[in-house]
Amino acid sequence: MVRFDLIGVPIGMGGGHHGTREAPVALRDAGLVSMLLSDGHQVRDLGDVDVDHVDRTEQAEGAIDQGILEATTRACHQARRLTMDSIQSGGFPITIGGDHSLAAGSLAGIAAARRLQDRDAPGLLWFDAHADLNTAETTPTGNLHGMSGAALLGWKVPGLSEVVGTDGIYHRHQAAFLAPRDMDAGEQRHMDSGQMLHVTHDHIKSDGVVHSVGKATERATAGTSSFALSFDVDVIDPSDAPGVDTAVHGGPKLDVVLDAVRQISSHDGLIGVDVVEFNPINDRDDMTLGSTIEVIRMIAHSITERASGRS
Ligand SMILES: [Mn+2]
Repeated sequence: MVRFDLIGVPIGMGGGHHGTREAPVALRDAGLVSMLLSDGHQVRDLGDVDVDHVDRTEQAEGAIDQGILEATTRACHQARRLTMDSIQSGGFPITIGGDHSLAAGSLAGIAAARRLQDRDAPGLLWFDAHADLNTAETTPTGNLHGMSGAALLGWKVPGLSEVVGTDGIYHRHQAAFLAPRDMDAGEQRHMDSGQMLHVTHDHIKSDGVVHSVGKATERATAGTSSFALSFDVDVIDPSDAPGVDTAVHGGPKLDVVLDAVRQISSHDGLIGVDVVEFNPINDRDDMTLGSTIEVIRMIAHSITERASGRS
């Protein structure tokens, strides 16, 4: 039976706001763990990593705040150790954000653990309204939550690249971006390098979920047996998930996202996920809380189902 290891990373500084740091406690208070247990899953709640909350100081536009960088980096290192331990002890890590900068730690830990086991490095599936491919040179905001994808794929990002290290890196030819619809110019240049697969929401609408997600998982497992999923709640259209830091209209509705998540999680190669960017303070009528819980339950359900089907 799959053992899910829940890891909370309550950081919000990387998004320029603090609301996302409230997400792990909001999800636990809503009964996430007991819901997963009553769904029949084995769950180990590892609690939250320690985070020093730092306010942004006066900065030139687009500059990275040094205090935030240091606090975020410390939280990422802890997340990295926890996902690494989870994989090494046979668990399936589900890291709950927090802002998306945490992926530099959580996903690096997954890759590092596989390399330590002498297994193939995993591929990457990034399901997000954004691509998070900025660096210090390209970012318009200085917000670290837009740089974790770049750091994981080998672009140099202050602090986050040190967290990723050489053993936590993902290969660009094994990376797929699903449904990003708001990219800055520098991110677009990185995407246009053609090294990663970019499946747009228009592709999903014209070719259907099954085909589009199939292309993404195929790329994330090109020449490797495993992959990690980074799920950003803001990929869901704001009509179903308004509680995020950076809402972008024109995304897939929750039912489409759940279909995609089911297909991704039913893939044998998936070994770890993070679910990030839920901001309870911006939520309306607990819509995003409910959507986030549905996504996590769908992930757990599909993984458990595929694992029991195989044994
Ligand atoms: Mn993101």
